[in-house]
Amino acid sequence: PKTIYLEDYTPFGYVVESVHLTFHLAPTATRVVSRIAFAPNPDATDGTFLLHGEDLTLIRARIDGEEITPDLTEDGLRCAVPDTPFIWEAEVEISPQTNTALEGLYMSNGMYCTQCEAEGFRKITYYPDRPDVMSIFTVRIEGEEKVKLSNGNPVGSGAGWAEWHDPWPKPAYLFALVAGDLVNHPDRFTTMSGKDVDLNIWVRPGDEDKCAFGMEALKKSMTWDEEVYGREYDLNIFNIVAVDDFNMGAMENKGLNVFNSSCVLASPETSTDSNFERIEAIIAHEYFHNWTGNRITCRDWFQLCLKEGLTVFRDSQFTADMRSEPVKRISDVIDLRARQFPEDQGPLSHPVRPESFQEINNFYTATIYEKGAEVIGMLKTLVGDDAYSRALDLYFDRHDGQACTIEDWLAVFEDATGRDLAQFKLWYSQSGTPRVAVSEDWTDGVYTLTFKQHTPPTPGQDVKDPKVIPIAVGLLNPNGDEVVPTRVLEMTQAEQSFAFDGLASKPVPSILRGFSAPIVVDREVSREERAFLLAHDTDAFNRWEANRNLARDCLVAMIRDGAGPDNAWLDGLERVIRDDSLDPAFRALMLSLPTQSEMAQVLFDLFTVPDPDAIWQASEDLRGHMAVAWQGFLPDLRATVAVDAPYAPDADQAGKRSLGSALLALQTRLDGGAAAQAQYGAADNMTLQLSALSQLISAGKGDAAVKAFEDQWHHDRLVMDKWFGLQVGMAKPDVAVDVAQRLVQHPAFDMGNPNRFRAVMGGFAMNHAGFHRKDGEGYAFLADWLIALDDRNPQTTARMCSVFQTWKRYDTNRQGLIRAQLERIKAKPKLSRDTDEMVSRILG
Ligand code: HT7
Ligand code: ZN
Repeated sequence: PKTIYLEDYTPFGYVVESVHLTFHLAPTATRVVSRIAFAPNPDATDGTFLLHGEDLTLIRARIDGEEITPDLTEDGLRCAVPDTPFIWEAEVEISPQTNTALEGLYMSNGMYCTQCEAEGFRKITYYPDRPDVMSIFTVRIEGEEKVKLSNGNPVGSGAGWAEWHDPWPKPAYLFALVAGDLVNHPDRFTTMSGKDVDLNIWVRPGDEDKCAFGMEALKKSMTWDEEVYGREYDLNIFNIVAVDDFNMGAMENKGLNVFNSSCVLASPETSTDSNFERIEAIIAHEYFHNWTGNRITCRDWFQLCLKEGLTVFRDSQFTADMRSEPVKRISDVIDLRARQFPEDQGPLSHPVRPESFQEINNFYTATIYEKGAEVIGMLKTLVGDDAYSRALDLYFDRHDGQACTIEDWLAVFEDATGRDLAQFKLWYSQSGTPRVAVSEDWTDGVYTLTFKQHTPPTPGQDVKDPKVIPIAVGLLNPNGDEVVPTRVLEMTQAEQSFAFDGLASKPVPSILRGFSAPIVVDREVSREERAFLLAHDTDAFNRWEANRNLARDCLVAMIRDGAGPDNAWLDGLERVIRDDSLDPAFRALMLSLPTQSEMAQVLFDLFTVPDPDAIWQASEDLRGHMAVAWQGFLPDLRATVAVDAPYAPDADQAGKRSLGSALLALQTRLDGGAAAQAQYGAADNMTLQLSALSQLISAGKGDAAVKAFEDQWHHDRLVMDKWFGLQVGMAKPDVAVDVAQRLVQHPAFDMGNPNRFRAVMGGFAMNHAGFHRKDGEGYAFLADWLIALDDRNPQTTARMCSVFQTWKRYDTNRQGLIRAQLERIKAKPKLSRDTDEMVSRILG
């Protein structure tokens, strides 16, 4: 496969002045007629006329009305063209019905829909399918479907046709078309300058009652972007469509966002609190792309973090404003450590702005998205809130309508603040997670913190330069009062010291408050000091962090040294979870233990080969011990967070249910499932029903409830995804493979639906000890299914391969078993480019 390099970028030889597309829809023979006005690009040096195209049957092509015969190759077509403006016309035939890869134009439940990012438009017609080619699109759709949608504003419709015009120049990856017998949930929004916008959420008949929450989230997002970023919506209409078969979460096509139905449809009976929160965040994310991604887009796919990092950062700010800021921050860090850290510390490590790729679909990663957002958070911390706002205003003013680079982005910050960001730019070019060792000194009333940074080598990057690291620090005195409030120390050298004077006694430091940089802090800290921070730190993140470290240390001692649980820590934790002045959501986070996969990494970092069975056993023992130690107050505490009011998916109620569910998990270890059974019977919402079901399964008492749940929900695909995922995720390690094997025999298992495939395979891989079964049956099971899916859906197959990325953590026997499966996948005849690249990189 061919590797593409950032340094090889050259502009396309032609500008596209306008695009007219006509679609004659038919399931296996859709005709796409294009009429495109090209003109030579004065900024280009290479005049090659290459139009991308894949899986297209060319019917005819003309230049300025003259029939031509272009050279067709695997990646598209080439032909000679005039050196003056000209009109390109082509007609191609495509087959949406048989398009199982879900890229380009495809069918889902009888409905036509598109997914063009990153390079799907080339499966629709011949076109320069690259983000720096922006144009104005007019689209005519002909077909019998009741609803026919595309980007921009509607400009006409009649029997069997509809026409749309998008006045904003856009790259082809933002093109969208949807046609089907859909129904809408309508609303309206008046923008800050008084323009009325029609809003619609389009769904399959029967799903109308699951749109109200998404619509409210959309209106809140529109208001927030006006108030916080001064960004107004720019068309007369904004459409969202729910699609069942979708490779990712959602897509920000201009004026026509397409959503995986799991990321927009919600009702209290069918969705959990976490589903509601995620839906609100994804609707916001896609909406925010209208400015950060659509109005200002990427010059090339190496710049993907320009739109994704910034938009994730913006959606996190939004969620923090809508819900709880510390809870959002802690949740984001949990997620970053679970998904991005393993990526950055393993064979798939790549810079936030990569320098090469084979298949761009493989680079929609936690590094580009979540680390990309962390980098923007650091920039904001370094320049301050006001300068951040000024820089963003300048970015929107200067680059509206352009396809930009990270250099453009950093230049607005340099111009708005006068700062030199050359060193900061290393965050974009250097991969890997920096480790910062901390030491302290207390001499003559001066307290000094010394930091040493080191980033371990990553694939293709052996040597790393020191980065700028904003380290937020506060100091507490021994009685628990804060003597130095949060101060951001700007580390720029490999080793650097910061002194604090005027202190009466040696303080206790609270380091990396709010997780001010995506790094690992290496510091020997006594249990007593951690317990002190757990009790006194005024920074909610570091209070949680102290607890997390105590939990990790406790589990390490249990696994490695056969120690018993740390009762002193549990006493401190008890005080926190019983403190009703604290937000229940925060208390629930404090109660959740490190995942087994996290513990595998912790042990690996301590030069101990992780044994998944031992980790599972220690986690079980610790939970059992907590239940017994706290049995005296568990039921009463749970009662204090019971919600009497009618269900609402807000942060307040969700926090109570989250704490209630964590407490139910402990109670179930004592009562054998009685409380869970009662909760299951009384539940009037999916959050309570699902948490009760999961406890019943873990107590080995789930059979009847699993059956009842299936009888109740067999008609609802999204709820059944939960049913599949829960059974395999909660299965005891020794039977997880058997459970997964049984589930794939179930008539409702459908490998063509990415949500269902991910529910079973993702749920299985998350079952750490089950997946890592000693005899390798877990690895073989997953590899069988990846091999089976690859021909149909390379994108979803390749993404799922990343569950093998941490393979070098484990013992040589397990490593051998995983290597054998990776090699088996690699040897599959006609392996897709997507999966081939992923497996090759993981093998190293
Ligand atoms: N910008 C989108 C990324 C994307 C995608 C979405 C759905 C299906 C396939 C896709 N490939 C890339 C989604 C986002 O980040 O908002
Ligand atoms: Zn995005």
